[in-house]
Amino acid sequence: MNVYEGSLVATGLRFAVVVARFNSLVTEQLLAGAVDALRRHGADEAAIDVYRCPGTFELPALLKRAAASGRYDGVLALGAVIRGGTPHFEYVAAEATKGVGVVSLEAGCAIAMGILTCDTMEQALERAGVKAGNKGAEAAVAAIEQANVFKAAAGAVRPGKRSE
Ligand code: INI
Repeated sequence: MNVYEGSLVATGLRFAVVVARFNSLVTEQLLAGAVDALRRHGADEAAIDVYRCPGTFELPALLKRAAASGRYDGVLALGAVIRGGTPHFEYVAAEATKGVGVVSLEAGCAIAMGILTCDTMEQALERAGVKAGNKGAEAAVAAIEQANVFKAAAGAVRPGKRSE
């Protein structure tokens, strides 16, 4: 049996973190959590690039460009969509999650989604490092694992082609 899986070691890997400015009280905490996790898992500070876009709606388009640059092993999308009194929340959240999914399938590198969709600012802050973890950090760890399993899968030996 051959099992291919990714380690959580980020040493030698390059990352882009794409972060929305909208609800920056929350998204800056997601960014801090993501960068902290990447560094604690071994990524070099110089190997982390940060890109900012206006809102979560704009995340997928910038994510796509960062991924297509070929410079990164993993690219993270960080945003916070918080329900207001209008249906705008639904449209932004739906387009962003769909867009990140499309980019993920087309990209040649690992894509991780750290987009909060919450009813209240309080819920969002809780998920940005206050008392329910930090979804930016979780996205970073997912990106590391996925980038490493991509490498493992790329190096997989075809059946019948074993060298020993
Ligand atoms: N952008 C967010 O990142 N979060 C939100 O909660 C949000 N809401 O609810 O309006 C939001 N809107 C802005 C949107 O992402 C675009 O930047 C804007 O529509 C311009 O294209």
